Amino acid sequence: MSNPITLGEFVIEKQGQFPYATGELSQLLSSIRLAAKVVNREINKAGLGDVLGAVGAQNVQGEQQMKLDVYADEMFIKALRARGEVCGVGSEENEDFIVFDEEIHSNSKYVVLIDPLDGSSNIDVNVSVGTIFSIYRRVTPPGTPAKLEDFLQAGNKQVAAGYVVYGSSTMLVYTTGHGVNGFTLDPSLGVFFLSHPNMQIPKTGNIYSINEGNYVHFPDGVKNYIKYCQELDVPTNRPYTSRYIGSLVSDFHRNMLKGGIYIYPKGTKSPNGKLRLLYECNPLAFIAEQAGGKASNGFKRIMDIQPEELHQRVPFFIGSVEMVDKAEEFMTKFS
Ligand code: AMP
Ligand code: P6P
Repeated sequence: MSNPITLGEFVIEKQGQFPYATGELSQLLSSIRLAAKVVNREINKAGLGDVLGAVGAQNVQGEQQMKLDVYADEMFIKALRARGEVCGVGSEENEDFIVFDEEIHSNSKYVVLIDPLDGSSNIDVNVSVGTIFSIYRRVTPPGTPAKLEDFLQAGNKQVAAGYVVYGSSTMLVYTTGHGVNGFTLDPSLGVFFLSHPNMQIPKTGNIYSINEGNYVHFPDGVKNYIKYCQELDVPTNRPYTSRYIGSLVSDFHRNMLKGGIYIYPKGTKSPNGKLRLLYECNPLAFIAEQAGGKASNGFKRIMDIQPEELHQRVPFFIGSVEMVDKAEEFMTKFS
């Protein structure tokens, strides 16, 4: 790309398409951009100093909190609190949502849901991790403290959503409902440049991503879909391959680029699946749909599910539309 524009320039350019925009959403996206750079810097030197290793605490999920989990959570919340666009944040790392009630938040109209550092189990072994975020307009009156109902909105109400993948390169990918665009960080400049304009997920693919270690706990529909993927379909000679990084953002990002399906179904160990609706499934579902893909719980569109609690888990099928359709066929047939 001869003259790539920066993420900041891109956001301002898009704001220009909304003549009545006050610039609040642009500022909010700028806060996320800044926090992503700060977190990226720490992740890239995680092997040094005393950043590695568990902090000894556990998060609301009962999972061992890694120091970088806590650090990322603090950085994103600090960046979002520092300006006046957001009145509250719901985060994987905090049991209750956090209310921003300083004077500068008295007219804030957005709330943010975030998984500050997804894939934490990979942190100490130098495997890619990610941040996932989701932005809504508040539904309670401005000037009052944010309430749970501001966060328990269906995914189809999202204003924007995105993820950061801290991988061999660091990318920020987001949508505001008008397509999906990806930006790659140039670490020597500390600037995100547009590298993947108008991302489209291939309609089909031959990659399936699922933790087959849980096979015995899977619903029959999932077991039969895996069998379908594994049986070489001679007429089309379409061998599937299994790719599972164990880091949702990385598995999803690869499937976005190459085509594929990621599945985290329910099982006896996880009766509703493992992934959280509000800050993992809904934002990635928004991105997938905006890129021509699909996301469901095996039967119903993820973004039409009415949330009932902040850390609600749902079964998750996301990726190329024809692959999700086929998986849903098996779920219905064997349900
Ligand atoms: P604002 O007044 O800045 O909060 O913007 C009002 C609405 O305009 C937002 O909720 C978006 O729907 C749209 N909008 C404003 N700025 C942008 C932007 N930078 N990119 C995409 N949509 C935007
Ligand atoms: P399992 C990481 O903890 C995560 O939330 C996702 O990033 C990842 O896809 C999944 O859980 C891995 O879970 O049970 O396969 O180890």
